[in-house]
Amino acid sequence: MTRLVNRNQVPLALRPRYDPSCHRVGIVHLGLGAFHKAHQAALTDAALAKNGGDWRILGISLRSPRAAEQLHPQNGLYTLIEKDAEGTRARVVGAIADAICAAGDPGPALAAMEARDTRIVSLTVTEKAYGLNRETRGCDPHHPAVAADLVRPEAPQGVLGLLCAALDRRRIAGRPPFTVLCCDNLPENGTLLRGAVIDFARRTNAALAEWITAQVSFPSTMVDRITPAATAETRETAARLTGCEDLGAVETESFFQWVIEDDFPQGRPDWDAVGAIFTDNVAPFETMKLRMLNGCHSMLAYAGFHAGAACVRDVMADPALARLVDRHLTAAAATLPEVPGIDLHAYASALVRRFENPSIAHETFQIAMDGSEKMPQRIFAAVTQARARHVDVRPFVFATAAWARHISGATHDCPPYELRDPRASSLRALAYGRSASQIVEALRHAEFVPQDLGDDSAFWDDVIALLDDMLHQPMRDVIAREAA
Ligand code: CS2
Repeated sequence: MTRLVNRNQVPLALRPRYDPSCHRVGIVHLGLGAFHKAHQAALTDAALAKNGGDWRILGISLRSPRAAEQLHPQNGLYTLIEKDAEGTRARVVGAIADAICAAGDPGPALAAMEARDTRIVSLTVTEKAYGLNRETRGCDPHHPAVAADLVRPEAPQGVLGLLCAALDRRRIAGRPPFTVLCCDNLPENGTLLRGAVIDFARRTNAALAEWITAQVSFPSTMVDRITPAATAETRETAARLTGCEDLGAVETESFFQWVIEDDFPQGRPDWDAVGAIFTDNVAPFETMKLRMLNGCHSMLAYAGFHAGAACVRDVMADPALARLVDRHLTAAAATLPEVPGIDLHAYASALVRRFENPSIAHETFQIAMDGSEKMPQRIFAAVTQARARHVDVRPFVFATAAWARHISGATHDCPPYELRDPRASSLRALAYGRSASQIVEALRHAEFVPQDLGDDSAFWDDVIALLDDMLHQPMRDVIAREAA
């Protein structure tokens, strides 16, 4: 089978409905993973087909060369497969012009960000890659990439270092800055990233910090599309539908949502013409999605993984776990302020249907990754609001205990597994082989737990009792009791 290199190789109905080569690159994207390909690149592709513009994307991966090895030989083309109960659809996306890897040599990435045509630098690098300090809302100088880049800002490897070095080149060249578009699951992601970038710049280059403060916009966004890691089956489906070998194929659900603050001084693609929602305040949408979709995801990933549910759809097929999902969604919704134009009951029902999607194999183990980076905005922030509104915090106690059980490494009822978290070694040290109360005493004062929650003894006492059960009894029994 021939490799996908040209859109004319695939059936007419699956080709991009525009000639990609007629559009120049206007966006540099950092973090070229499946989510970017299924979400921002797919919408940019649709916007190019509809209203054109010089908005193709240069994709940059920061660590692994794999994405570039997949897409560069294919001229950036890849198959986007959408799956839901109604069936499977595919199309070839032409929005990505090329893909490179910045690991080891930031030169090409910096040159691309400095280029006159580049007007947006977008990011999906995952929560842990930024090196943000959420307390100070600046950068975390102890984060490995930030620490290295502060010493050698001229040869950056991390996100903040790359953004600052590229912005400085533009400043010196007298070019307008690019807009920085954070598309990771963080609360007020644009504002948080802005604070971290300016703080990083202040530590290395005061003039740059001033210029960024005055000139660079960092719109916040809420991004949503459930996208499992691509597998051999994804590539087989792509081959069947396109007739080509495609190493960059991705699969996703048909649903997507993108809410964006409209603050793009250098322009942007016509994303609103293809379903993105522009607003001047993303925060309520973002909090809703983080607490309901992502918070519930984290809860069901820890509980489900240890109860033998490999995928989210398996969790939903288990009546006890499905009841805990409903309970979590109801409690999370009750912690939220009003979200303009959204009926939270309908949103929760739609989430349940999305989680049930029988054709998406979204692994609980994948979602369980990086808990120490995810729990604060997904679960811990909800507790503070729940207390203020007299909402029952039990669902959040349960989610926290299930996560603590995950970091404990207990295998009395499941095979050994790897703890994948940027803080894995310190989490293992505080939890491995310890009792429920020892684990909880160490956890509640960790730097990623907000102080008011750390001080909430009633919350942690309940976590201890539940965790003690989870460490000594089969997870399935604990879940059955909890859901009764
Ligand atoms: C998931 C998200 O892996 C995770 O932590 O909760 O990737 C989730 O699937 C997306 O945010 C959906 O938009």
